[in-house]
Amino acid sequence: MKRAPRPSRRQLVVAGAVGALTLGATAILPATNAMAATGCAVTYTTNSWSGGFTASISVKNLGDPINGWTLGFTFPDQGQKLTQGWSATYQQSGSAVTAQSLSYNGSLATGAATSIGFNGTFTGGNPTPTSFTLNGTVCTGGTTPTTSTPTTPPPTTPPPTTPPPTGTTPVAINGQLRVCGVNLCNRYGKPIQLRGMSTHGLQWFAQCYNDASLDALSKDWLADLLRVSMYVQEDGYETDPAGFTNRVNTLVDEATERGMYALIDFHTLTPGDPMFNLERAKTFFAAVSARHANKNNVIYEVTNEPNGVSWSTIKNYAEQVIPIIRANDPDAIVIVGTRGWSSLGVSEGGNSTEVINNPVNASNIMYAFHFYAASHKDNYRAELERAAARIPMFVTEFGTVTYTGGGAVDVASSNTWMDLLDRLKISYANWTFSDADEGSAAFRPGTCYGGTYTGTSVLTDSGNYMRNRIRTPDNFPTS
Ligand code: IDC
Repeated sequence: MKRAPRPSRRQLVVAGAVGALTLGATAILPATNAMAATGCAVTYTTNSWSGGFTASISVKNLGDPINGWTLGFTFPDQGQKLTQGWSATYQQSGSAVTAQSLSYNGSLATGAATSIGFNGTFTGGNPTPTSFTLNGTVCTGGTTPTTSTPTTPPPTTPPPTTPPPTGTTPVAINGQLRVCGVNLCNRYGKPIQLRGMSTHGLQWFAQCYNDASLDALSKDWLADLLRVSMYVQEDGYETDPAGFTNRVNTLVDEATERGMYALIDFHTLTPGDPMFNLERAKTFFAAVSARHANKNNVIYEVTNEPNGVSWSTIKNYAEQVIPIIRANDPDAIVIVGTRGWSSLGVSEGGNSTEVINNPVNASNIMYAFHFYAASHKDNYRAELERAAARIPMFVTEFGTVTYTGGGAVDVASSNTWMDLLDRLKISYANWTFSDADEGSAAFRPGTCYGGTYTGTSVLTDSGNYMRNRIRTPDNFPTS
């Protein structure tokens, strides 16, 4: 059997010394405007495979404390294209790249370092740049400036640290999430997995989403995530845009009050071409992203299950909707559905290569994968695992039953799926937190007309299975 080529590793440490402050320079400057000492060291490590690479960059400030920075470098060959970055805002023009700090990592004390990175494609050659600048200073630094005798003691400000959590809910612990590499990372920069439930269509099951049911989801199920599934067709959003926008907003607020993440699902399904709903999507996402811009727990899913449509069309759609969200809520994660009902193309005879080779041109995004355990088995699992090594994946919807939403729980396949998602730290939302009369629903029919949602007596087999999986401790890393 032919083995996959091993990724090659390169590491480059730019070291040396720079002194940007001379005594002569201070002599001609007004005393109130002392020139700052500058200096920096950069470590740039790549991990590459045929056609693609991941760059991990450590930026160390060797000068005076800085508040906001821009790292600049130039790719040595022309073929490199930065496709998805994290922990900074990237711009590429020709072979020149800049990475600008974000609010959380802009302050660097003397000696402090921060890590950023990106995925890129290249056509061959060496993807590694050899020279870097930080706020315009060439990073030749391995030592602090030596040319001046400081009249004040060196700064004692400790490197910026992320404060400890002030609560125990998933949002209190993890804060604003961001994509790092192929992972979903918390405010400590550590990969985490969110586990939660999806609503059913809000047009049909509004009665299932109330204080008691959402308390059960957060305190009895110990869920991290509520996916708010807003159908666009089938008596959904298109029939009452303002009304459905309000319902979504209310549910996002309810999730927020309980310290859960909220995933806003623009539930396109039929027709499968997201472009059919492009104008509606723009209107909807402009409204919800403005409303929730100041929250740190909202994730946007711009299209549920594209089908019968090419990846390039989905990508084109996403690249028109994402800027509308970013204009209001620049740091929120956006999730993009994939071809073949978010199967990475598998259900339409394709695979994830089309996405890996032609990713959405935006940072801080993830891709959706959906499965129904009784219908989708080893070949779907293999494709998800293959893709998840290259691009950030999020299972925004799955069922323990067949793809119809009905039938019995396939325990063996569900176990294999859940173990895979846990091992890869892939976040998930299960279809559905509702009492629909179908196997995928967590509650027995009629539950939502009673007042009780806790415990197991109200649950279906699927509900019982999912509650057991979701209730186990998260053990989110906090350092
Ligand atoms: C199903 C619901 C069912 C509803 C049907 C049509 O469970 O009650 O009548 O939609 O709207 C998906 C879709 C999701 C489907 C689900 C199960 O995202 O909307 O829900 N499914 O068929 N993709 C694969 C399966």
